[in-house]
Amino acid sequence: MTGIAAQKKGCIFNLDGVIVDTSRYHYVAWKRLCNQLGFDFTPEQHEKLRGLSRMASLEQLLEWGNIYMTEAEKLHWSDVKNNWYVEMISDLKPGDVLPGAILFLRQVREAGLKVALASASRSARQVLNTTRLDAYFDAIIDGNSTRKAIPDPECYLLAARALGLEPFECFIFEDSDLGVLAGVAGGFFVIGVGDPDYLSKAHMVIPGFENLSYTDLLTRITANMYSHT
Ligand code: GL1
Repeated sequence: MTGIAAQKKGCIFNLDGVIVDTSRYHYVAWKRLCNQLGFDFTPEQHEKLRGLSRMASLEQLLEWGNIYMTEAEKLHWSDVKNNWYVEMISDLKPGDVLPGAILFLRQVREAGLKVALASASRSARQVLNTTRLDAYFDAIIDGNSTRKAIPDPECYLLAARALGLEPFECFIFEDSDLGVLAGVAGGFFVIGVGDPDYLSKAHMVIPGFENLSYTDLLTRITANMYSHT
């Protein structure tokens, strides 16, 4: 084993839109809230909310909608959105796991890497539970265990620490540009998952895990490194 394969001992995965197709439920719930408050919410705006905590998301939406709310009103409306979201994910199935994700999780574990989840969502454990993914994770850092939102790297640093690893020993898989920035700032090797146009600061970008083996990934990373020398 040489180079990057020998150095990396852990993988940290974001959840919504990376492992499970839950991002669309957040979108539907936020859109319903915006509409109820009298303004619209587009998929392009949702791209900018990816990875933000519930309260940070609401505050950004209120700014876009030009609406002032007291702290009590913000708590009320963020609860309303959350109730809609929780209702939608109550019957998630293993089939809601994104294509290739389970196989990839298995492969990194078989390769001897430790695996953590880092998500701003406070419902992350419920999602892992319902989709029966819990068993793949050695550590779970969710919105209940963090204080600082991305682009602060706190959630990833906590995840690496929970695995007993240093940032340079871990890959991060992340679908939001702020999450990518946070990972890079924390000293991790960050793999963007999704559209390269939104993830330009990642060390590399993959469209998803479908048809991607861990060995393929290492080969692509090595090829990428040499193409930049
Ligand atoms: C929060 C936000 C969501 C999303 C997730 C992170 O989830 O509300 O829109 O940004 O964080 O993926 P939750 O409300 O479940 O804590």
